[in-house]
Amino acid sequence: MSKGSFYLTTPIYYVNSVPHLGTAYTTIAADALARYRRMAGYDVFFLTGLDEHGQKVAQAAEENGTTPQEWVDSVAPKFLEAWEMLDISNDDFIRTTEERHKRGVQAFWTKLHDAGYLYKGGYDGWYCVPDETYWSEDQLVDGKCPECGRDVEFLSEENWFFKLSEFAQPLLDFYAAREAEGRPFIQPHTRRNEVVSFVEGGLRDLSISRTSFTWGVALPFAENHVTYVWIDALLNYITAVGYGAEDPESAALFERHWPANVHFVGKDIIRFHCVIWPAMLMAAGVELPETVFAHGFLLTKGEKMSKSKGNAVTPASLVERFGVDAYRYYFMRDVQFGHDGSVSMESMVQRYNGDLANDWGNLCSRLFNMVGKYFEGVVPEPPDAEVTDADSTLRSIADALPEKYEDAMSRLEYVAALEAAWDLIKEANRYIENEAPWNLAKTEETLPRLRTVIYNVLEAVRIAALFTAPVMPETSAEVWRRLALGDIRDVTDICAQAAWGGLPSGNAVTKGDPLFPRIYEEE
Ligand code: ME8
Repeated sequence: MSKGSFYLTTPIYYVNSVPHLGTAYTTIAADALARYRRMAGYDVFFLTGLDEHGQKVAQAAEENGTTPQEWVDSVAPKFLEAWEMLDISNDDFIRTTEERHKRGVQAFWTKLHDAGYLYKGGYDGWYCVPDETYWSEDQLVDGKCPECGRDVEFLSEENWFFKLSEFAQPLLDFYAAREAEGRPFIQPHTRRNEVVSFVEGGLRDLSISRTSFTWGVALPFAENHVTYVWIDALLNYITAVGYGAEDPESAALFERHWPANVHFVGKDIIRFHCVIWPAMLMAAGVELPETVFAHGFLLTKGEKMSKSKGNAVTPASLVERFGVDAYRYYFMRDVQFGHDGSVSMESMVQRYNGDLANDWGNLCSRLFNMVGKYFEGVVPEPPDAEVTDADSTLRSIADALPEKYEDAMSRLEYVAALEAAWDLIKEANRYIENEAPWNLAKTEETLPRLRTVIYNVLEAVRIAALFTAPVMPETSAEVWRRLALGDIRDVTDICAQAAWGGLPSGNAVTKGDPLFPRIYEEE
């Protein structure tokens, strides 16, 4: 029985760049939550995609001597390949040049036009092309973009405007109402004040169209106007699930999944998502999403990360060296989601060797070897011997894991979620050390105890694989395969699966190669 829809999104990325550590970070975080929610029985819809319009793309195409459409078509496969390489399980991939999207954008702005939320006016001001953002004279810092410090260009155009200024108070009321209900719209909490004080300062009406170039969605009610790229892009979150389409399947999809549960974004684009986006939806009478979660920036010590090969560190180069699961684990485990965090090759090697090779990989290798050696590779009978304190400790940590994990994941605290899984992995290692199965195997009288000890550790490993699966899907699937269990990716009742004693005795256990062979820091 499904627990209902769970709809989550990443930003749709600009095609002016190829996938990099930053965009991969947001996408992996969203993927881990999508996988966990599927395992918990939700009807998940996980969306990512590409933001393909705008002046920046038009310029890049021109510089490369090609059309904008050819240009975006040449970049899109790089994102698809990268997400496949990183095991991203998105259910859809939207490109803003697709018909379904353009149709939805036009339907949306026509609706707001008819409802009287738009007016025509003159725009005189500054535009930052790399950020695709408008700025007024007084917002510039030393004549440059206040966001990125790059040059801005002066625009003087006839534009259509959205009456954003009318929404300041409704937005403030909305943020407050959601807080009062205990379901804050803006997360983490530290980001909320920043948005609230910005809105309290008053909002200016937003220019929503451009006439100086054509690479965008045409506004149906205004000849020669294309939509401003941001208000085209934000709409992907509803057009992908059928907004603006006439057919009954699209209507049903929209009904099934909207409103979104989480929009994952970086802190750089919080105003677009927490101010402009909800105001647009309010104007159109569309239900508002549950949460926007703005995470921090990854900071890399460029030279160090790139020292090994003399070129920039890319997701592909790290996957090649560490493997996909270790890549995903490192970024989710080493950086507190919501905060900025430094990443480096040294800390990645350390995490890999410490947490993955030593704790998790070694636990599995030792255990599967002992099953081979002492039980001819077959899971022994569950314990009938007396339960010791050590047994109870191991079991109680396993029993507490589902709730701890859910609690952490519901707040997107990936570090805490992984630590909870690691509590079990570490305890299982301690238990092996203390119980010393190699001694128990020496005499006939201690064989029942040996059975108990080995069964208990196998059970801990089976359960640990469940809760490491959202972040490390391939490794968990492999651990379950070695335990002759079903495909872990088919699990839809993680709590029931995590009940102690679920491992059938008699299953044939495969030893296999080390899951995470130790690696050595390069000179
Ligand atoms: O802004 N650390 O696209 P974009 C962490 N098209 N995350 C990072 C990062 C870093 N150093 N660098 C980038 C756009 N990101 C728009 C979005 S949505 C309707 C339109 C991630 O390609 C982070 O999620 O510039 C950030 O918000 C996003 O990439 C920006 O991607």
